[in-house]
Amino acid sequence: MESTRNKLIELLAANQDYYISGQVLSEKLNISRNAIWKHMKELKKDGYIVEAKSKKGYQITGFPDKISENTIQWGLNTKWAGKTIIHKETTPSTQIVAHQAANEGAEHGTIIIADEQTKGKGRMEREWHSAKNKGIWLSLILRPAILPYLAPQLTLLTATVLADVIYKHTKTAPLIKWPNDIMLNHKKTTGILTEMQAEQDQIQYIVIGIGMNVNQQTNELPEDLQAIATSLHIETNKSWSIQTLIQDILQTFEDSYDAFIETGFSEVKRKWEHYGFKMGEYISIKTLREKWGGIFSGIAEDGALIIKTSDGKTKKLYSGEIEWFGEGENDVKQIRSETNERKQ
Ligand code: BT5
Repeated sequence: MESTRNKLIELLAANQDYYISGQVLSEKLNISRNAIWKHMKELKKDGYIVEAKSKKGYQITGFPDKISENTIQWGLNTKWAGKTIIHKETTPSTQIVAHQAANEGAEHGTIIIADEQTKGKGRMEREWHSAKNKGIWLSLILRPAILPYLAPQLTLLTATVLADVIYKHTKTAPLIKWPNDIMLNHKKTTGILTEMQAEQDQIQYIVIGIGMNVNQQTNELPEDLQAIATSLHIETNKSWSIQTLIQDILQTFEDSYDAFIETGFSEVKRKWEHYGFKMGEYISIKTLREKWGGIFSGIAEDGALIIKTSDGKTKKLYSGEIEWFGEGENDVKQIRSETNERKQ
């Protein structure tokens, strides 16, 4: 159910350049003029500048430079993504809030956003540094009707969405490092953490956590991350509107997700492979038992990485340490020439 506040914001955003009368708002929203006045007071608290003129009505002339439920909703045209927003100024982790909300029945598309996380989570209990007002710290609740083993596809989909949005706004060249890092100039700007609550053959919900470094300068990143992490600001020398980026992520995510549910994984796969870091190149892999390598030639339906080895076999990789920056040119030549021979 869309809230009255959302509808009011939609109306105000659609009529931004005009005064809109209390009468019209009250009729469209089916609430009293007094109730409208109370909503306006809430918007003012958020930092909106509300002009109110007798006979003319209301107009918003100034917009806050901070994120809140209202500012994210302002001008957002999605059908389901971000229709419910939980905003926290500070929280240990938006993932934790999301799990609670999902367990209490939060609807598909609900997002949790924070200005700051004090215990941001990476995968396998690693930490995610989430400085106040410097990035996007967001969790998205999904309730997809797909089989649990296909859930990794949603991580891959999310990565393509984030790469698309970064490229669209900054015109930098993002690459996706399997499975979940978005890189700019070989440094991580964005990470994704997918967590799932499921039974054997049914997903109850998925929480997709997105952490994107946006406006940090290098010295605002922890020292141990400065060599491996970057932000949109560091790469472009410009500040970016976190509100606009979140809105675009929600819109792009919704379009991509709906298309994925309708038509399947192939478009996600195509896009992912377009952005894939080291696609077509040699990578070496260390697992507990062995060390091996081959040409990274794509991603599979189940999210695995597909590798062609020098003995002509195709192998799938689900986990394991990849030496992304290792050597291996000789093997590449050997595999390429063998592949060509087989084609002829
Ligand atoms: C990830 O883990 O990349 C997933 C990050 C997900 C963060 C979001 S923010 C919203 C939501 N709420 C949460 O609590 N989490 C999600 P992983 O691949 O395990 O990478 C973690 C590693 O990245 C760390 O061990 C550091 O080396 C590095 N790292 C930590 N903070 C970083 C940052 N801000 N930017 C770049 N790298 C970082």
